[in-house]
Amino acid sequence: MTHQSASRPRRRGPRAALASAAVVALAAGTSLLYATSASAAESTLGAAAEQSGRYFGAAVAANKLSDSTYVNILNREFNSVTAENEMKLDATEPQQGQFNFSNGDRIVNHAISRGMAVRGHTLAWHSQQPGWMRQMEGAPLRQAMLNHVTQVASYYRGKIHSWDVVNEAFADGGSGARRDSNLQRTGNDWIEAAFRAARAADPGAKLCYNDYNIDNWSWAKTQAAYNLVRDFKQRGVPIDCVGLQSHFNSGSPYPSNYRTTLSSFAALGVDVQITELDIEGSGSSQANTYRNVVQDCLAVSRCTGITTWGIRDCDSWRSGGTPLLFECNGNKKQAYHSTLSALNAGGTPPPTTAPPPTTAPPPTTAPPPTTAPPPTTAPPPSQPPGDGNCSAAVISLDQWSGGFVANVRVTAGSASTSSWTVTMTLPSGAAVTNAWNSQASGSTGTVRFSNAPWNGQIGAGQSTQFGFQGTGTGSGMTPTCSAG
Ligand code: G2I
Repeated sequence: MTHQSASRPRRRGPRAALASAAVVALAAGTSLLYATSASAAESTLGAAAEQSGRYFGAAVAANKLSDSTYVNILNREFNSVTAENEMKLDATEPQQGQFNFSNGDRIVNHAISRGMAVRGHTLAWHSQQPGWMRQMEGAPLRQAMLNHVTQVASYYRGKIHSWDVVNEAFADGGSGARRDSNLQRTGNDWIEAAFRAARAADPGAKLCYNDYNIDNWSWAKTQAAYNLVRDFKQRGVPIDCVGLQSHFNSGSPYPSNYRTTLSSFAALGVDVQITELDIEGSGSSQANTYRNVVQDCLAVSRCTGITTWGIRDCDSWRSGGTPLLFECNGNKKQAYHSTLSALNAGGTPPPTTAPPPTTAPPPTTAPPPTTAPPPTTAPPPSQPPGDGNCSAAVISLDQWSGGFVANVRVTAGSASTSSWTVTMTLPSGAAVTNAWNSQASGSTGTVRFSNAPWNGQIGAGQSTQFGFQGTGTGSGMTPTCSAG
């Protein structure tokens, strides 16, 4: 595996110029209202999403990493990947107790070496179980499932941005009931048991519940998933995010209340991720629906990223429905252009949909353990360890009445970093409400932002970025950086 590139942010001229203008305007005492749109014009999906601290990802199949058209698009456009099948139970534990991570590793290594985030998919699911597990029931199955969660999450510890810990646990239709499965029959608490095992195995990964047909706020299945998350948050079961798969077609169309669904989940105190987006159709109709989905996500501050389920139409599990953003020959579709322009226009979440906490919400990721077990797959270091030298600067500050979003660039000195911490003193009355690409400790006064699990390593002279949202006024913050 090669070293982790710091190229993921891919910030370029126009946006940087806008950011400078924003800082100058603020320094001059001008009130810069929420407006990040007009001159932002990133040319790739990932860079456009990054402007508002979000990722734009794709599901990737390991056997397509030798297809140059496919890989060129992946590397150019996306800054997050999900393994389409390679981390599922049948792939990673084909015989009980014998784990195979070779195809998962191909995808993870491809992503990490290019600075992309990785979504892990999936640790516990009724489908795609290996033959040995399909035969099991009861306590032995519960034990085998928990062992699987522990082994797989431990193996990938430190490399995964978010895990789909449990996938598709609710039944379709109007019952709102759990889906019957051998896992469900081990007891209703199997989901929380899986989440607790995942948290113990990889405390730095966000832990998601992922499902389809939970997009329409009025559907019973959506309400069932909502009630699960609410219950987990109330009882302290570790959960950080909800994945809305969002496979849209005529039978399961994009709902007009989608934004309500996203914001309602987010209001429970979890991130929302659109995890498997595909929209069957073509032309302007398809392009409009993609635009709507992106706009809905950008309007919800805790909708942190979008993943399409494949890259080109011919890569899709529903290829006949041409549901993706690229043609098989690699050409961009109309839906690509509407998606890109919606990402470029979005910028910061408007204050009306941002949560208005006066005290910071509980952290969505647990702090790293004090005694970390050695990673089972540590790559050989390809760069010298950090020299304790880095710098940080606020490169954009978008202020509105009552709140702001700041983006901070962290630059390594004459040697690479393996970790970093940026310390900033917030103006009186300001408070951090959420952060991305870093972990914040504290919310008022002097706040420390530590690297996320995937961006601690910065090459010599290279940089990465993180951002945060706050209430109050964010002008005049001077970050300092220390590296390990
Ligand atoms: O069904 C669409 C997605 C729904 N949400 C969960 C996702 O994990 C799921 O992904 C699909 C993959 O896109 C397919 O590629 O999951 C399917 C299995 O449930 C995947 O299909 C499988 C085929 O069933 C296998 O026969 C095949 O060997 O793909 C395998 C690898 O190509």
